[in-house]
Amino acid sequence: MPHLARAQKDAFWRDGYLLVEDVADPGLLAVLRRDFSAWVDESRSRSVPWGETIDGRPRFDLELKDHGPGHPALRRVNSPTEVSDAYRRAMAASKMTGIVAELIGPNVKFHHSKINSKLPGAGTEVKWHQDFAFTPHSNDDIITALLFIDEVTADNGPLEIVAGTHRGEIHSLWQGDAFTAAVSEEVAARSRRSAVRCLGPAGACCFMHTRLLHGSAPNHSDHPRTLFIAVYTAEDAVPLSPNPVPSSMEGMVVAGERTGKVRSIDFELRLPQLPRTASFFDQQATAAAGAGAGKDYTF
Ligand SMILES: O=C(O)CCC(=O)C(=O)O
Repeated sequence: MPHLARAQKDAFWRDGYLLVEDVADPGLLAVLRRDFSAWVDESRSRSVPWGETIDGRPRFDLELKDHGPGHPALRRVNSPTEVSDAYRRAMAASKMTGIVAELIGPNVKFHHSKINSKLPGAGTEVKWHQDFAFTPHSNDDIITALLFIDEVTADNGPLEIVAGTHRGEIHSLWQGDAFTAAVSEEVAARSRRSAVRCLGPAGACCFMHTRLLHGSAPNHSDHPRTLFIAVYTAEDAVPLSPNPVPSSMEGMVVAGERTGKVRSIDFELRLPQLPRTASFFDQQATAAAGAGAGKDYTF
């Protein structure tokens, strides 16, 4: 039984995003929330990012300037699917997985996942960018699925997108010789003028094309904004740079089958730098302050 109507699929390819409600049912949402609250509680006793993912960088990242035991500012959990059955299930075997397969399937692979959190009082923001420039592949049948663990409102730092931009230019994340992990201020200003906010109840999910321009402002409310973000690719899309959020599950076929084929499209971009610290938030902040927070690599 398909989850999407023809009109919803057409809207996704026309606009570059699709918002669907009731993607996570109340039972799944409850366990996703339970695991996230436990990590927030643990963060109260931490003063620096902690834990370890498979490349040795921290799993749990803090917005240090706003963080303290009484006002936790946990802003990122890297690869939660490796440490939580609930997040693994949401990624690999849920309605979210099924919808992604209807959009870019039949054969779909997992690439990486994370939780982006904006707790009340934390100033975390996401500067404008397109995901494809961080995770280039041989083709762009790639979806970033952003599952709302909390209700997303106009005030708690919603995802903002510019509809249709997935069909346009790939904007550089380099400004001159600096990797800023964000598009130029000119493109960002233009994006802000035509942005649409993705709002909805807990359990909704925004399915976003990898080339769609997006960003998000800080949370100005008293309510948390927690997103579980899972990135999926067509099985014949082969990565052209290392995974910025490495996962032991990268490449897992979550729908259809493995064909071993490669499909390519024509495009050009400058390869990204990998973050040195727990997440790209430092790359965006440090670049704004005029220094580099990433590292070049060679295959
Ligand atoms: O957390 C957000 O608001 C934005 C997430 C994002 O930019 C991404 O997943 O690429």
